Amino acid sequence: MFWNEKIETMPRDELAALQGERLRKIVAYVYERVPFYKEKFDQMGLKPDDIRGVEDLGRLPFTKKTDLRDTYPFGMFAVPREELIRIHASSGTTGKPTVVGYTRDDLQVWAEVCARCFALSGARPGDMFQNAYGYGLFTGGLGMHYGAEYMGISVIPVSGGNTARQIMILQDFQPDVMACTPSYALTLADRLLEEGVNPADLRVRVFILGAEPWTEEMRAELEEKLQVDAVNIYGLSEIIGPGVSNECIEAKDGMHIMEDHFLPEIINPDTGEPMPEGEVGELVFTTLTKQALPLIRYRTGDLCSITYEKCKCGRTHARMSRILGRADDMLIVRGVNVFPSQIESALLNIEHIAPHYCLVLSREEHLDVMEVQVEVTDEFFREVGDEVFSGHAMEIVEEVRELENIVRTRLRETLGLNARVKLLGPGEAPRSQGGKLKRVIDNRVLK
Ligand code: DLL
Repeated sequence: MFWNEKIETMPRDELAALQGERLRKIVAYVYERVPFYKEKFDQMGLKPDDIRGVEDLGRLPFTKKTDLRDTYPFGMFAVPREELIRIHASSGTTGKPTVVGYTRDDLQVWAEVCARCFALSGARPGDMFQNAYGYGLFTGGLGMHYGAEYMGISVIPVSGGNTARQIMILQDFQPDVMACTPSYALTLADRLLEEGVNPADLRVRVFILGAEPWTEEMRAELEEKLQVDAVNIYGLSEIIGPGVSNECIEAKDGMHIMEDHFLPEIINPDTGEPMPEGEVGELVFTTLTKQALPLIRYRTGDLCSITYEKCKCGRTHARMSRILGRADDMLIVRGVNVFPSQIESALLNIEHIAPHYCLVLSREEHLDVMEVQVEVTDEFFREVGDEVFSGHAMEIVEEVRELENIVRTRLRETLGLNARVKLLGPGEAPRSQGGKLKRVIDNRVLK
């Protein structure tokens, strides 16, 4: 089923014309309203009129996540705050989040693209939807919520976590569609089977999974265990949230990009030059219709490839491959974006903590576990002595526990995630041997 057949099956030359027209408008719009872009264009000697269509896209400057950080919180917004009706946020590269805003029209576009995702996933008006993406600053919960309502699907806004309750709702309400992160879907599948629930007794027929990387093997496992279709959905807060692209259930072969709203490019992350069709590079988007936070050539940091071949589902919109990695050092832990630099800034200025740390990631029962190992200062170590670190003197151990708690709380406040904390003695965290320092040990294996 299509949601917006005319747009979704539009011949590519017509689509390019529409994109060109929208691109010209958005370029003039940002030049007039966003000082960041006016300055950039002026520095480059670029006039909005120089951009005549999509063929001129390469002349425009890139936008990076750090540009949003440098103008935190609202400096890149193109409308006065009175015109905003929603704010969301995701992790920034340091302690402060990346803030995004929406006008009423932006929320309408978001509902439209998310409704298309439901149609792509094989959902239909009249279905019931268990939404297990987090509600809150994260875009997953509310983004999918409004898309479903717009299509005429009844939403159960259960939000993330609480597996016992998710299972109760799956059994008692019998929803047709569910959405969550792929790692959580695996946890849920195992719990259902452990509890002896027969998937055939559940009505749910499709899981819409995204917000973190996953694999074909995970799809096969989930589809078998749950006897459902599992489809991939992609998005990022800066561009809109979920709804940037979604696989069609017919082919499950790449995620159709909502190209009438988000103009994609694949570039070489080192040179910024465009990559030939089908080759892997960094995904870049220009928003064509966003009002509150229009972004020109936004570098997502996500590595993938794009194909423009027509799909067997009949849609003409380009398809992007699974996300194969990151061009930067961003990690996704339990669906939350984490930059090592955030951890660094969280650890800064904690008394008795030295600026040497290491991050160890692993998986326990399909869920990510993050351990932050950080050195104490020489002084602290001298005071409490190495005895403590071998776990003797009880009174002193108390001081170590306290310090661990402080670190844990600070990490939770900065990242929105619970981390395990392990204190190390001076010199125990890895040091650079001259080359790049590897602070992250990622033992999670995506099967
Ligand atoms: O994760 C939006 C979203 C919510 C997408 C629900 C899908 C479902 P952010 O928190 O800003 O937004 O994180 C965006 O997550 O740049 C990717 O690195 C990663 N990501 C999102 N979807 C996928 C996916 C939401 N299907 C960042 N596969 C992006 C791999 C994904 N990575």
